[in-house]
Amino acid sequence: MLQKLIFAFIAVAALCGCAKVEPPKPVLPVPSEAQLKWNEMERNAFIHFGLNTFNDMEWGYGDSPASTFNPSELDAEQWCKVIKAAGLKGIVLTCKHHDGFCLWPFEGTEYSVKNSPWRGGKGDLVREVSDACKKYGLKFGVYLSPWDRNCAFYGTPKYIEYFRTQLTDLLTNYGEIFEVWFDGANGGTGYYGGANEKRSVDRKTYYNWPTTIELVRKLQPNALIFSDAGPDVRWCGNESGVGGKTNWSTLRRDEAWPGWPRYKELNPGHEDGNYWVPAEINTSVRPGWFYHKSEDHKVKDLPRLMDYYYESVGRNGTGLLNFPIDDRGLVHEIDAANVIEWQKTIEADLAENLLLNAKSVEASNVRGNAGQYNAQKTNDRDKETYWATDDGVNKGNIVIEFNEAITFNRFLIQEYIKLGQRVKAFTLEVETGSGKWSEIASETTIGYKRILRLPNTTTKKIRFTVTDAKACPTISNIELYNAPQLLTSPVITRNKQGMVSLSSAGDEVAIYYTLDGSKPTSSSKRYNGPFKVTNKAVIKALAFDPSTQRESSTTSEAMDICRAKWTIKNTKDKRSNSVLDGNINSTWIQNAKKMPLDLVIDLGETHQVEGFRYLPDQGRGTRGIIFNYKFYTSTNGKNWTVQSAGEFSNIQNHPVWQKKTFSPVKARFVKLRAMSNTASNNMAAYAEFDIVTK
Ligand code: FUL
Repeated sequence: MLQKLIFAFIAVAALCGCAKVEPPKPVLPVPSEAQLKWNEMERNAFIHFGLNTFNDMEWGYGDSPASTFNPSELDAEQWCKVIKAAGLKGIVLTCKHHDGFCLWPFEGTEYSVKNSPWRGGKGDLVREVSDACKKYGLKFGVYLSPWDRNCAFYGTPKYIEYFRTQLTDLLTNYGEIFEVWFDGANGGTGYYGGANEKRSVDRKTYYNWPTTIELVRKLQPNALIFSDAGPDVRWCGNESGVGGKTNWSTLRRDEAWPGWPRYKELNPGHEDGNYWVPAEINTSVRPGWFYHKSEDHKVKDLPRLMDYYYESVGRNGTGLLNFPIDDRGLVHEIDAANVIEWQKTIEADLAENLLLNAKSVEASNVRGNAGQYNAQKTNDRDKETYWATDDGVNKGNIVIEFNEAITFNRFLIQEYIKLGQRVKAFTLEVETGSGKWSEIASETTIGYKRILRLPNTTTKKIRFTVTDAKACPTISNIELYNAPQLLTSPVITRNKQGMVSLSSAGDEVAIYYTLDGSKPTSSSKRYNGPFKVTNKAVIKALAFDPSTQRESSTTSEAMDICRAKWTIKNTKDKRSNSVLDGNINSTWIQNAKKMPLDLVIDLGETHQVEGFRYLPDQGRGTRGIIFNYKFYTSTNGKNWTVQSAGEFSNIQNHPVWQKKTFSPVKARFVKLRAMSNTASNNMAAYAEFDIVTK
């Protein structure tokens, strides 16, 4: 009788869906509470600031005088205001970079802010930044370089004690620390207290990392430790801000250490990793980590920042975007404007979750047929609930149906990672006709969060399928968005043959242009691919989003005569084509025993020349930037007349197009003579060269 009753109870319970079905067993390893919180921060800020800022360096040798650290307007609250407005949640400050200079008055060295003129030698920047973070509700973290090119005893056991004393200072005097950052770059040449030598260390054993990690755990139990190999947070294997499309938060971390030569494995992580060590995706808002005036025009623009967002947060990573504080002690205006625009655009992209209006969200299999694991759990705004399948069912799908067709271009999905990262492969399909499906994405891992950028897709039904997983999938959240197209003003280029190309960031925008100087509109000529312009012309273009009728600002380029007939006379080096190819990112470099160095061009026919334009190398560093010049013209290539001579003032700090003009003169040949360069060596580099005709 009792048995019958129990059966009846189970049957009724199963029917009304109120039976307690056991949750899936975790797939190990799983994240700690602190790691989960860190994932949820999504984007943090890195700050590089120190002696390098005042000596135009990236890696100080350890001998720049402490007295050169002298910001005139330092304001850590300004940093926090910008960082907060950019949607970032925490700051990691380079308290000591490789040059050994301490931004706090560390007692163990004279090489610190205390011997600088800043705040009369009484300043403590770590204090100012950590206080500002508290005021603005940002978390605070510390970067302490293991390499120290100033310290006289770097390379000996005594240095390890020194390093740990610094760490103890930072972890005891400045409140709660959320992240401790150990750089993998270490060992090599340096000042080392005047020894000026190379000191190589065994990166794996020299630092005795386990003891240092214990120290951090003791002083700041909630802090996460970053290094190439964790233990808590790992590097993503590049500094360009690109997380792996396949990105496991798991790692066989015992195989790795800071400075690990197999660092490329850090990008995808290890599918069979036995520790939870999620990837941090770091990059700088400028080419350099430290501020250089010469990079003021190379700040990451909106399209690049959006790529960074989708390739970090959108790929199961936490972003760490670096701000090179400038020599005033401020986040530069351009950097601030760009990152605030970035935040606004992320908000606009993910403004309205279309899934909330779905008619139905149904799964192919629901764990124990229990309501608590059904597909609706991916759409209930509760991160603690999730869709799960039965044990042993490692595949499955969710079909989402709408009353009316929707248009979307973003697919956001999250695994319930408290039970481990499981999904190995998934697809996304849309229904194109009754019962007909078309695949629009086939990807691998998901993890904490995955966001796919897709072409605009219109449909009434969407099917998400887990095609392979380590165990039954647990999906906590799905969102769908229709992000506005990015509307950046078009870039206009013309190659040597006169072919003009127009490009803009949004995938589905239309570009319209004019050739007569008039303002383009959406009724002007539409760009369908490169076209030829052989004469002088003013090209104007704008990008237009047909679905919202929005348009970008207009770009205007005044093109001079076509360069098709030009030849560079003074070299046979094929790479010299870079000078005339219209691509500002390709450069030709000439090297000689001594200056001057000439660039001689036959224009192919005679023109009325009244000036020239020179664009120096746009890459990192300062290769062959011409400073003093002479410009000559000739009608026969033998007798030359100087038309202009002087310097390209401030070109080192501002390496943009340089234009010089003079009274018009007939010329078939032109010669740009580099008399000196900004580095005082015998190199001249040209990204582009052009003339100005009457
Ligand atoms: C690298 C360092 O060498 C760079 O200077 C910078 O600090 C970057 C974040 O890490 O390894």
